[in-house]
Amino acid sequence: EGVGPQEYTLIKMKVLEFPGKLEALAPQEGKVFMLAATLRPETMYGQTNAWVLPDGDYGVYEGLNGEIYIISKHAARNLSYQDQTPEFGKPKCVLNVKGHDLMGVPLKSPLGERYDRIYVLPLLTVSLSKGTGVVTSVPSDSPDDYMGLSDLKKKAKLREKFNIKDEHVLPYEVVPVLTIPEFGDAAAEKVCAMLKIQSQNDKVKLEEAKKMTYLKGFTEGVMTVGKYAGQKVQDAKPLIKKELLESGDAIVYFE
Ligand code: A2H
Repeated sequence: EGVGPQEYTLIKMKVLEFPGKLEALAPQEGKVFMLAATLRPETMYGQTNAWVLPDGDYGVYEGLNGEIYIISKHAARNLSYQDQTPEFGKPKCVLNVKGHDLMGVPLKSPLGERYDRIYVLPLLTVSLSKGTGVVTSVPSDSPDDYMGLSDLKKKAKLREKFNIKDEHVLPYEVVPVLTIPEFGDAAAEKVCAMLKIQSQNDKVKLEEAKKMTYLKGFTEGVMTVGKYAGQKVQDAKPLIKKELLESGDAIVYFE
């Protein structure tokens, strides 16, 4: 943890259907979003799913302009102090949900060109005290995301345990978004293979994989998709972030 506040970009992922406990929200279709906290908004082109913690406590909150946000309680409190709720300092929770209630919910994310519809899936290493407790999954560039997705693809039992249908997982493939001189496209996939990482629980090796890829992706990466293809990640990131904020597809968030 550094000193001073961390700035995240919250990506607004639109909820497309309202199964189970979310049924009460169906009349607000189009205004209901899950908010994912990311430091790398320029990787959104490669999103294949979103992660939540199955046993985590989440809430459905009133946002601005009649919008509804599904986030952790901790994030709701912080957002209410950052002028992102109708009443300052008073987040209004309209429904309590567990991560389990969100499994398999279909979403539409900004910038996702390859997949029009992605799903909420379980990741056991999601922290409820960081960001929104909702994470965008980009298996090309995040070793955690790559192992989380490949665990679900490999293990039918794991999908069954969390009520995840095959079609929520099996059709989704790594989508390269940037290239790094040392690793080429899809650095996370490559490094997970090089280090022979077995699962999302392989904490020590995953730390190593993250050290190998994150900084290089940002400092040496070149975008290969989207409007800024051919430009350095460092240059494209602030431009893509600005566009997402201006189009209303993202929110700045500090903690
Ligand atoms: B990043 P920091 Cl492609 N629990 O987004 C676990 N991980 C979380 C989280 C939570 N509650 N909230 C956010 N994160 C992840 C993309 C990405 C990210 C890529 C490459 C690197 C990267 C796709 N996932 O982060 O501990 C999110 O993953 C590099 C650190 O606050 C978020 O950005 O520094 C990052 O961790 C924030 O981590």
